[in-house]
Amino acid sequence: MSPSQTDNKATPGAGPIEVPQGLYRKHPSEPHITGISHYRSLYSESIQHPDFFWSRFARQLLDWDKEFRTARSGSLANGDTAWFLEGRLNASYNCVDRHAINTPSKPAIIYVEDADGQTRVITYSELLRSVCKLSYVLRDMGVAKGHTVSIYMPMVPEALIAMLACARIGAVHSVVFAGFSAEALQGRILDAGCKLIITSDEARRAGKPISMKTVVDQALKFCPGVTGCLVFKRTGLTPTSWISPRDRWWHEEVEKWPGYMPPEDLPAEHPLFLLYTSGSTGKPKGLVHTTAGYLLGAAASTKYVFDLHEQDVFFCAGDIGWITGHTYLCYGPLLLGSTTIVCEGTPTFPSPFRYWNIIEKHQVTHFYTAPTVLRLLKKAGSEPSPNQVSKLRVLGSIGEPIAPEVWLWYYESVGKKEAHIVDTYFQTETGCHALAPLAGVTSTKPGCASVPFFGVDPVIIDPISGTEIVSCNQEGYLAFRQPWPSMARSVWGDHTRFIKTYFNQYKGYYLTGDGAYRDSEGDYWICGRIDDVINVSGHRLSTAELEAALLEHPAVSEAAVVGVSDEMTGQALSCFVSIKDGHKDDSTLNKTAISYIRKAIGGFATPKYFIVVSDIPKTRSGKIMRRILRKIFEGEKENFGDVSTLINPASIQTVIEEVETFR
Ligand code: 6R9
Repeated sequence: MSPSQTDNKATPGAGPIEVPQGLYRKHPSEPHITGISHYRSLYSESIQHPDFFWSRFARQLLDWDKEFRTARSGSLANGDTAWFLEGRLNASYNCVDRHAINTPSKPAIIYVEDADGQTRVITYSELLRSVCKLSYVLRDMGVAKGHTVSIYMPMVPEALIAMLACARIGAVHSVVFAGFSAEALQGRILDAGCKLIITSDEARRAGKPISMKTVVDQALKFCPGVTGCLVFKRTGLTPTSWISPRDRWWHEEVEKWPGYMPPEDLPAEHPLFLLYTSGSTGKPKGLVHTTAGYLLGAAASTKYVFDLHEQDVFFCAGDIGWITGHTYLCYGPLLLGSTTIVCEGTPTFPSPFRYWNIIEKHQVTHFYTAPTVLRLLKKAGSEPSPNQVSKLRVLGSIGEPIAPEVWLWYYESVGKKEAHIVDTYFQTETGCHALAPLAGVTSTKPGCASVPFFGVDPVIIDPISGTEIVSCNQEGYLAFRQPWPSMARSVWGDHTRFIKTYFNQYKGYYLTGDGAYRDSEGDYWICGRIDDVINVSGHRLSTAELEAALLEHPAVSEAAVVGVSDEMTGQALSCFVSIKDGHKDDSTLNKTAISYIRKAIGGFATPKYFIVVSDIPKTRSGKIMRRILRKIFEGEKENFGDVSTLINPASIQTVIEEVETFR
């Protein structure tokens, strides 16, 4: 069953690295996919007979209240695909009840507190009880099927319980990353039309309490539609501001209700959640994911990409506020009835060995994190001992490109060449993995996203001609030419934007927004965004949103933000601003202008460089030439490509001089 043993000497560019033999030695049985030919036959079936393929998977992986008859309707060209019509099911039943019936005392969630305080284990039967009690509370607070609920929570099990309780009663959750500012939270609450918000008094991060409820209070000042605020007491350290009857304590409310509530049976296409993400225009978009298709993608990819088995312990270090946290911290592992770790706090407090200690203590088999975390730990010289990672079979990477030297460090120093590295590529929009190696099956190459997942039919589009590039090693735009069940169905409240953003540019394709190429062995390599999205430590940020925040500053007349490469964060934000006549570039401008970004988006979007320039290169139609600014920042002095459309060509020279003075 296992591929032949090879010398796992990993050298960049030395060709594929086979599945490490240690994975098979540690395996509880054998991988779900028994070899590359098994993958190939399943994959080709998923492309040639997608309806048949996904119907079979849907019956195997999900429990239905009512069978579906139609596998799929609609098309990519019209951006209106829907799956498993007529079918009815419930997400929380699939994640909780069916395991609470079969394995009630099995740990569903292991919670590791910030700074490695307490550990709390929640079994499947306890999870069911908590989800049901909270479902009653939500109903009691006026939430009904189809209502939207905002969840602004730290990394605590209650965040997952809140998501599952929404799903149980058919409410649509919209989790907002706890690092977002009050203004950003408010925008998302208003756009989603939320009725209720679930939050906590405070969060804990690196030993310090961080206020959450005060941020929510500020956000709710202009959200008249929100009639309830449920507050989980995380620390109880600081007196919490209270507005009655809007605010209620979680612990007081759940006390009032019984431990079981039957789940709502919901149509397959009922919206399960919204998740806001940045695109190339200013306003974040709430991608809509629906119940059956999303759950199927989550279950199938967790099972086959990670080769997750029921007795495995999955540690996804990503935040619940991102799609990675939704799919691979909450839904995927719970759908499969395994154990998921909820880890609060930071990777380096109380020590940079924290993650390895957690992996050892809880016998983690799968670890999933972003390259930015790996760079941090590598720099800190943090390596586990072989004993600590003796159960680890799979090491996942997500969110941004992983440099070969970081990949090799992950493989050799963390995995001890006994765990399979899976560099997974996906997006909020795809719901689950789109390109990825398969644990225990495919050979891997450092920095390569490998092969398409089931049902994903990738193409590389020539940006000029709009035709498919068939030759290898030629970069173009990554697109998919076939729908798959877990793809987002719409942008909340703006279906036209959904169609325009993803389906109109090249008819019949879903456009990812990333550049990529296919190598001579058919493996895919991601080259980075082709639009105005910047990826800082795995956070997707829109240049338009950042620039709009800077332009709010009374002294700023023009602003351009570009992503420049950075050793630690992958990309860093570099702001170029020109100032209005009558205003001065004094020593405070930098700080105050950046505070506008922190206020509009959040601290995680803080720029690294802030350069005042006299003029910003623009086209005649007023478009900022970010490409030129990026090149100047990288030290380029002459080769700027086509500059014929610039309205102010002399600005290039002045910016070069101003950047030199800045350095
Ligand atoms: C899951 C997630 C999506 C964007 C995506 C791409 C980048 C994600 C990657 C990767 C290179 C990988 N990205 N995985 N780039 N290699 N393995 O991050 O979702 O927040 O929507 O971001 O992240 O640019 O388009 P999301």
